[in-house]
Amino acid sequence: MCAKKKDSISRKTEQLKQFEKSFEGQTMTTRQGLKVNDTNNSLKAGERGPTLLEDFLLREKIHNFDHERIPERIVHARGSGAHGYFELYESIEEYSKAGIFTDTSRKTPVFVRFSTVAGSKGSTDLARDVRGFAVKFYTEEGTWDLVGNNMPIFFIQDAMKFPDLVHSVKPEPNKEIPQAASAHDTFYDFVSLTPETLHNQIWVMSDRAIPRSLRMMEGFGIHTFRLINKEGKAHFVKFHWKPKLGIHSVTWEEAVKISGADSDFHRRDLWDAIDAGMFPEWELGLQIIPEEDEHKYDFDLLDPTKLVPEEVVPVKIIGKMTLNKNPENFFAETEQVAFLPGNIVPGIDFTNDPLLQGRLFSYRDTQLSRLGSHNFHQLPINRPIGEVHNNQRDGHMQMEIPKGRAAYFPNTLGGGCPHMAKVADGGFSHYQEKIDSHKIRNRSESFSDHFSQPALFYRSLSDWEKQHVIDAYSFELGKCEVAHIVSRMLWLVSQIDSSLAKEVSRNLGIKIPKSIDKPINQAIGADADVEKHQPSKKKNYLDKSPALSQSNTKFDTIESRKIAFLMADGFKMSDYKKMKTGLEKKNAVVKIIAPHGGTITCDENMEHKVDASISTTESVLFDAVYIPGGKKSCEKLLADKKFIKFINESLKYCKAISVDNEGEMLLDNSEVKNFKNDDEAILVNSTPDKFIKAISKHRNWNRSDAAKNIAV
Ligand code: HDE
Repeated sequence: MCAKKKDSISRKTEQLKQFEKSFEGQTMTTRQGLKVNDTNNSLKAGERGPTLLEDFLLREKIHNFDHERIPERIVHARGSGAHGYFELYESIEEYSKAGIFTDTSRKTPVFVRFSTVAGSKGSTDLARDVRGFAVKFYTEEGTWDLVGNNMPIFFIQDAMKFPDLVHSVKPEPNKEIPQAASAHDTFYDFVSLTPETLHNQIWVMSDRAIPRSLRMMEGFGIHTFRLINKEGKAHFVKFHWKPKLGIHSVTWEEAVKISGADSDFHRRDLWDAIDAGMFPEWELGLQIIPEEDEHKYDFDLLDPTKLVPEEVVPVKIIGKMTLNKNPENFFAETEQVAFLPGNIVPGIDFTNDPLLQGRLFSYRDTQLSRLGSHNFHQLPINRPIGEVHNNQRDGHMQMEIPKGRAAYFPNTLGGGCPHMAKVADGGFSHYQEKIDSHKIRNRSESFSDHFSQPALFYRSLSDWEKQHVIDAYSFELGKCEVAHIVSRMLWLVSQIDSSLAKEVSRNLGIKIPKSIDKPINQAIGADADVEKHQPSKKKNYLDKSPALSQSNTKFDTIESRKIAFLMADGFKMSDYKKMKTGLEKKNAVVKIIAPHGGTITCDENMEHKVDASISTTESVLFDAVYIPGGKKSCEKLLADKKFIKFINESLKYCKAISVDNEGEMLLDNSEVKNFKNDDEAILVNSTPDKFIKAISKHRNWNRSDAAKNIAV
């Protein structure tokens, strides 16, 4: 009788465990297993004499150190990863035969890497940028990589333009400035000459580009893919990840400050949440479109700069992903993980999206210069859970010992093995799409609508989101130094939305031109191309798509939100206890901020550990503020102006503020005094429940206009 096959999670966990290494209780050895008795001193001829070439211990140690770094990813270099699993709610066998989409009893292990795009490996987490959202599913039928972003569209329509796009946004090549920022001339030079970028560009100007947490952003597969069922019938599909915590962002001013206060803010937040057992979750949703409907829409499904509005094709939720384990080692896992959009499994297939087609080449190729060997699939994090058998051999860093004489197919010397799998037994077969056409190097006319969807996006935003977009364009274009680039951008933005362009033009003090500046165009030789690809006329096929606005996200939880408790010696224990218990019941994280580190003593004479002294932290790292009563405590807080700054800043960025008893003194000595009677997120002697409700709303944006001019 066969032994029962272990579940997928245990198999991936055990596979990784085989390679884990603990050093506890061990003696240090060389790479050859020789025990070492001195790793502090090199071998010398005499105490003050020259170091000897013979010193193999020194050479080995330094040699390893010299080679510790590998090239960072050309894009998405800055990333954070986590392990988890995916569970299916209901089978969708009518659409796909993939095991991961039909077997509800499975838990499929996953490894996820979130990233920024433009910055280097050590750049700030809070850059205004797209976020990568790459998921590796270790399925029973092979590894499936869904390598997406946190925005549903991309900048360009054809892989051929990717190096141009990336060269334009990366630091300028003569001075290597600016790091992790799109606000510079080369980027807007490219964008202004390539109007297909405008849709993704306006998303980058929105709050989506500065998430509060990696756990609070959506993910999208972007391209239209195919699902294939057992009968071989195909449906088009768009993949969506919906965060259980809702979609929330910080403001740009906060982002700038967080970059200074804690440039690892997102990485730390993800790590801490998982470490504390608050496992982030996303539901997987599908927009499924019958092949017969391919030409039914006002845009082309193969154009990756277009989204399918959720109001037109609803998102069907089919499962959930939970991230429940931090990596053991950043380099071995998060850095060495290699995602390949070409990794698919039976039941899922590609489409002719020309951006996707180019990606199918690029990712495998780039791993060679990054990881140094085409055997990168043998690294523990990249191994599939199933067995690998083929005739591919040798190369740098082969980790296995393939046995036998026959490394070719067909063969008799190896008994015909490894043999082919029948499609019915899981062998992969491509979807048989009929193609009958001419070879042509051009762009389909159906891809030429560059204004309708950015306009739909902007129309769908709430007033406060629109204001953030205006501010972002004003900031980014304000950083450009070349006048014709800014003018061209203003003209393009005016084609999206004239009121948006007017606001930006006012902030910049630069007029919107009546038309694109032709002579400049000709001077740079771009005219012919621009003429050939004139954007088509803007359409209005949907007034608004509420799903695009963060004001329609979930506001029902404060789980893992960080609340600053400002306290000093003599604080009122009963206030503190009541609020802390209330918030922690809802899984918020309470941190005591005091004038100094160590401990503080409450009015009941008990000592409490301080989480951070005011000199080591900033308000922008927290979601809300609470100040308990206690005259002595509040007077001490008042004596340190940084506490007032903390409160004013929380007010300015529209956060919830709650005080009890003498805590009100701090409000009356801060800018809050002008707001407190007329603001639902400023609470005096209130209940934990009211504070919880205010925090769950993320921000009180009604306050933003009045709070704009608070100086902090
Ligand atoms: Fe990527 N992209 N990309 N990209 N991409 C890479 O692959 C590329 C695109 C995305 O956490 C690279 O392993 C081309 C779209 C993510 O390891 C590289 C094109 C989307 C990650 C590459 C695109 C993405 C990458 C660099 C246009 C969203 C990080 C290192 C045809 C659907 C994965 C690497 C990780 C990484 C090429 C466009 C998402 C160079 C040529 C569209 C999330 O191969």
